[in-house]
Amino acid sequence: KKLAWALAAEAKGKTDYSRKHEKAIEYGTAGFRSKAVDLDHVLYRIGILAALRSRVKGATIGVMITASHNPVADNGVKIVDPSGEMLEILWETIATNLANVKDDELSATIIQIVDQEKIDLDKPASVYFGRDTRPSSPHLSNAAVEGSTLFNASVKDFGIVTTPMLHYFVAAYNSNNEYGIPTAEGYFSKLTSAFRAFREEVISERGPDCGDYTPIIVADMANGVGGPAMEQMAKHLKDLLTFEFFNVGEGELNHESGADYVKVRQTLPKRVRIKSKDRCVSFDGDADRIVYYYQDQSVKFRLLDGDRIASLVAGYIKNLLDIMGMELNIGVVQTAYANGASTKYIKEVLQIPVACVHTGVKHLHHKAQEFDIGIYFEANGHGTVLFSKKAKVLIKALREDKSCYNSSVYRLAGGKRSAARKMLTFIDMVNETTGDAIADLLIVETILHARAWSVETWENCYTDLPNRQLKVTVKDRNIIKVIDPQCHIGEPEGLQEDFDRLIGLFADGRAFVRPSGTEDVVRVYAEANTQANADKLAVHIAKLVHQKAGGIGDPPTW
Ligand code: G16
Repeated sequence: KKLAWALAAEAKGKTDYSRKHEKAIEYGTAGFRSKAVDLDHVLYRIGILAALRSRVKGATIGVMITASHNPVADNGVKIVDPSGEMLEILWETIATNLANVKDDELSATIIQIVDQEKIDLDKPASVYFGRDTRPSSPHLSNAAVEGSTLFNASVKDFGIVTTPMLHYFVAAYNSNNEYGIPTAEGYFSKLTSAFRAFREEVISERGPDCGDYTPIIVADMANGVGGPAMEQMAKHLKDLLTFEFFNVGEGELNHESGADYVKVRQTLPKRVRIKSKDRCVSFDGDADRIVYYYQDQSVKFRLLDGDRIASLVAGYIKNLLDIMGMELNIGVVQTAYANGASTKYIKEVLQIPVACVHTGVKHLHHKAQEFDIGIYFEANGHGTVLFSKKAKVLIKALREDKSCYNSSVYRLAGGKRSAARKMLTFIDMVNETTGDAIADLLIVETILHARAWSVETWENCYTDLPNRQLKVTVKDRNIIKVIDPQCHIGEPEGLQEDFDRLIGLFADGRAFVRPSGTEDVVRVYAEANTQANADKLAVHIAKLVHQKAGGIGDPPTW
């Protein structure tokens, strides 16, 4: 069977999905990503890999065809492991190797994987597929489906869905529906029922007055999968939330819109009409990131990014834990992109420990699992909250604790149980498998409503250090090697020292660069005491990268 399938895969690969270029492609920050025209053979092979991985894990594996925030001409694929998390890092190497071998090495490579991983091809295999709205996605999805089918996997294609929905479907199915029902309706109903229950709990305690909170949200969907998904979600909550949607498919994906555009440029998306103080959100192309923003009275753009969401969520959860009198190990995970002011606020004001890891949700997710309650958000708006089994068991026990019904501390105990009920409802609202723009929106709205806060009150928690992000195009971005999560440079030699000298010239200066794992660029981040200084520092750092790492075209300016 092994030889027959491998040879059939190679033959089909040569005729229908041949490798048409010599460019190496790597499983990067979030899967494979490249120009869509270069990906036929990669998707076909990943379909095969998913069928193999499914047998190794004895569970359903997910394959999401998307290039998320990238321009519409790009595409890519993210592989989802059984509990809905990103593909195990060891298998990234296997995937990279399989994606890059020559056409006539395909059968030998497949046989090698089967032998090395001791895969029993007689076992059943099952793969779930989803795709984003790119024109290239149906074709690439078919290629992957063909690969899986050739390896005798049962295949379920969910069509156009958000990336986090596919993660949820995989986790739900593999949990025998304990995590949820693995359908779109199951997903919307789980999240929105929790949202409704939480709100009812708050209203029953406090009454309907919600202070400065207003239920109106202006939503930019980046012309991606978020549009149709949010329209469905909004129907479930039309009595509680009012949405005004923009960029829901009438324009080009991610073009001058979406979470990445808004965060990096620190500006409003195009084609969105807002009034001063409207609470606005932008999703990215596959709806796994969200950022909030508004325009203040002087028409100044104000951003509330992933760092703000992390601090809002961490503060609220800590507050509930305090009410419950429960000592759980809670932590926040960030990356080097986190604004220094957010880290300081979380550590010093909220008194919650903060860990810093390499960019990429997979790194944050793993670190967050070390806490009883791990809150992770990248500054770009990608994140979620993880609750350990221990935390869930303890909170459930408190909710069901009847021992205090007759006690004199009934009121206090009632408060504790209500906080426990809220926490459990909150857990149902979170997509614990990965960052999820829809779930994160519901969480933020829940907390703002519970706190009776406007977006300005939320923003007033701390003041961001001015910052700037730039991109430098170089011949080979991998010339830049970072050696730690803070992105100190190991290579090219001497570059870090040059950076340090420059950074030292700016008050509150901090800056770093790293090769992107999703775009063919080196990313530059700079922070300083004023916006003008942050811009200047970023431009200087970008110039140095351009000089020392083989820049193409002109260095970026701001
Ligand atoms: C992906 C990852 C994120 C990462 C982002 C940018 O997001 O899931 O963790 O922050 O890429 O990565 P890089 O700086 O390496 O290009 P998405 O939304 O594009 O899938």
